[in-house]
Amino acid sequence: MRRSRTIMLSVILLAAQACADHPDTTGPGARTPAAASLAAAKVKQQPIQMFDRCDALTFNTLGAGTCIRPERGVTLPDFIAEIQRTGAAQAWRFEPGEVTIPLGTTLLAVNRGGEVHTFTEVAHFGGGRLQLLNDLSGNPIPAPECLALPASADVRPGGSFPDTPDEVGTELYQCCIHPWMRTTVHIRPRS
Ligand SMILES: [Cu+2]
Repeated sequence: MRRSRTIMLSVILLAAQACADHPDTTGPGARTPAAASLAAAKVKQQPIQMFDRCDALTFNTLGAGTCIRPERGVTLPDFIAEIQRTGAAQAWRFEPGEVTIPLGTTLLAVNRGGEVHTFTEVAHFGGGRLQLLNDLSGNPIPAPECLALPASADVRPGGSFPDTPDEVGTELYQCCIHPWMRTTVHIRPRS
């Protein structure tokens, strides 16, 4: 048991390292021009907060810069254990998890955590791009949208990502790294 857990952790470390090596083009303030133009156009916004509670001391053993939260948080072993036990690490979440907006509203996902997240529209919820987190969380089949996602869609801590639904109905958004981070958006006609 102890041995298999050690092996699994090593594989996760490698997977996350590969992820950390991805070049990111977003960062704190990277979306500011978009946010500014949205504000100028007085477009209605619905914020979606992306939270995590990564513990830099332990998460950065995966690669420097994996977690940039200054406070201590959920340690890597506790994070893995919670996902194994419940299918999710509950401090890693989108808020709200469900929302209704009028058509024409821009969703603005804001990364309030210390790790990279994505806010990705999918046809069906599924796994993300780290197969080990997919398997641990019970989402073994990656959502195709996550596999096709460019690194430029990564939202770094302090960054944000806008998306404006273009029709009435229901749209699903998830994180392509932590696939249990999800928001269901109901779009109603303009009032
Ligand atoms: Cu995430």
